[in-house]
This record gives sequence, C-alpha cells and structure tokens, in this order.
Amino acid sequence: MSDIIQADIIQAQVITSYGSHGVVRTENGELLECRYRRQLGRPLCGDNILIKADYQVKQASLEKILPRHSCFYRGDARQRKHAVAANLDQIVIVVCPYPSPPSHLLDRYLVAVENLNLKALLVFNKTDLKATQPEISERMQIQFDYLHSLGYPVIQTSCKSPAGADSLEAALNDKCSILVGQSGVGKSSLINTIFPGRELQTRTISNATQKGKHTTTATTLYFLPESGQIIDSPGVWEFGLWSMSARELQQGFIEFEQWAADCKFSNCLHTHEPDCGVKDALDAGILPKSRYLAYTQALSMFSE
Ligand SMILES: Nc1nc2c(ncn2[C@@H]2O[C@H](COP(=O)(O)OP(=O)(O)OP(=O)(O)O)[C@@H](O)[C@H]2O)c(=O)[nH]1
Ligand SMILES: [Mg+2]
Ligand SMILES: [Zn+2]
Repeated sequence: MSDIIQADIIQAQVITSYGSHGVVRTENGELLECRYRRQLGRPLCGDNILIKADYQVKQASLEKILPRHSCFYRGDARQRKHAVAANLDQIVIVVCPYPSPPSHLLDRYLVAVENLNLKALLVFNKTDLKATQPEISERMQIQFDYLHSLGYPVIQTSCKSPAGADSLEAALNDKCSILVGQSGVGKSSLINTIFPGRELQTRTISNATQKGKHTTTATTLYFLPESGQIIDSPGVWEFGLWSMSARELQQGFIEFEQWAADCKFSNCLHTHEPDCGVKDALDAGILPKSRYLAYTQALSMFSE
C-alpha cells in the first residue's frame, strides 16, 4: 500500500473483514481496501470506522473503530465467545428441511439472541421440499408454531417461488440484519431472491454429506435497494453457545419466567428440584419436551 500522506479522516463502514485488512464503504458509496493496525483492534463486518482514504489508489488505513451498538457472537468448541458481526438489529435464523437442522439449533440461536438483546426472525426456507421431506417438515412446523406463539416472528420462504419474498423484504427494511444458519440452507439464495442481480455464489449441496458446500467464505454486508443492510455469513454446521451462567441460559428460554414464579426455590435450575413450575409446565404438555431438552442439554454442557 502506498503511503497516505495528506488525506482527510472520514467515516466508513466495514463491508467484509479479513485478518489484517478489509473492504470498507465510504459515505459516498465508494469501496476501498482498508489496512488495519493491530493496536486499534480488529474491525468486524458492520463496524463503523474512521479511516484515512487515498481515493486515487482506492486504499485506506484504519484510524479508529467507532462504538458498536450491538454485536453477534458464537461459541467455539471450548465455549469461548467469538464476535461475528457488529451493529446489527436483527438475527435472521434460516433453517430448511434439507439439510435438516441439528437438534435444538433454533433454541441455541435464540439463547444467543436473547442474551445479546437482539431481535430474532425465524425463516423456514425451502418450503418446496415439504412434500418430499414430510416428517422433518412436520417437526419443524410444530417447532415454528410454538416459537411463534412465544412472540417470535416467523416467515416461510422458497427460493423456487416468490413465496414469502415480500414478507422477508418487508422484515429487512430499515434494519441491519444478519442471515445465519447451516451451510446449504439457502442464505445466499434468499439474498439473491430479494435482491436480484446480486452475484452470490450458490452451489448444489453435496448429497453425500448433507452438509453442503461452504459457498460463502466471508461475512459480507450488502445494501438493500430500498433501505436496510443485510449481512450474509458463511454457514456453520453447528452453532455453539459460549459459556454462560444458568441464569443467563434461562433468559434465553423466554417462556420459563412465567412458570419459574411457581418454583419453590428462587435459584431453581428446573432439573432435580421439587415443586418446580417449569417441570409442571413440561408435565402438563405446555412446554414441549424438545424445548426443555434443549435447555437441560445446554445446562449440562456449561456445568461440565
Ligand atoms: N429446493 C430449494 N433449494 C434451494 C432453496 N434455496 C436455496 N436452495 C439451494 O440450496 C443450495 C444452497 O444454497 P445457498 O444459498 O448457497 O446456501 P447458503 O446457506 O448460503 O450456504 P453457505 O454459503 O454454505 O452457508 C443451492 O443449491 C440452492 O440452489 C429453496 O428454497 N428450495
Ligand atoms: Mg452462502
Ligand atoms: Zn424450577
């Protein structure tokens, strides 16, 4: 990179971020390659930053990362917290019948969303596969109905038809959203549907592994034609949580609070204790078994 000597400091937004550099967009809509400086921290996709820009060579250097109003994280195999993207309003969790979601994936995402004070939008994509994947589709539908009854917005989409595209577009307006979910569920395809002309790679899923090919390799921000921003993220096969307290985990199951008022102990874990309101709800069939299992499974992971 050439030395940037006489350049104004201007604001820009990180479009995609690699280890030591990224692509940033200035307020005039110009894309520049930006080199980072280790001592300033590592900017994330979605970050607002101050840069010194050299328009002639389309390069810039990072001066400052501006405060974030939010951040989305994931946990690694050792339950350490990793930042994914910044300044988000909404986490769009995409699942589909094939590749089918691992058990409790939606519940884990929702624990993350609730703990980070973000909003969730649940997307059931590939509805065209309902006929060929009836069993898993039925299970997913029951789960979606339950989560919808808790107040989470849900949308059903298919990239093979216009179904749901309008609702999705409306839900993304005026906000910064990130699409998350397994590889191959159709995150990039959904962006293509609502944002035609956007050249995103899509590839056929590998039938052999069901895991799909990681076609999206870097978390990337796009500007929607009307208003709003959408971040496409590379698929993960599993979404893990970071280590958290039992109380924080419970906050991720938003419906527990109403029943926990009936628990004998105020610090009830809703596992082995007598007179537990949450277990009463489970026994009464109001709390679905799979949802309760998502909770106990996460709890046992953290206490190991
Ligand atoms: N039948 C069907 N196939 C779809 C639909 N949406 C996407 N696909 C296909 O699913 C495959 C994966 O789609 P992608 O959009 O690349 O999935 P992705 O979630 O972005 O995957 P990663 O980038 O690996 O995380 C492609 O072959 C798409 O054509 C849909 O609604 N119905
Ligand atoms: Mg993709
Ligand atoms: Zn309890």
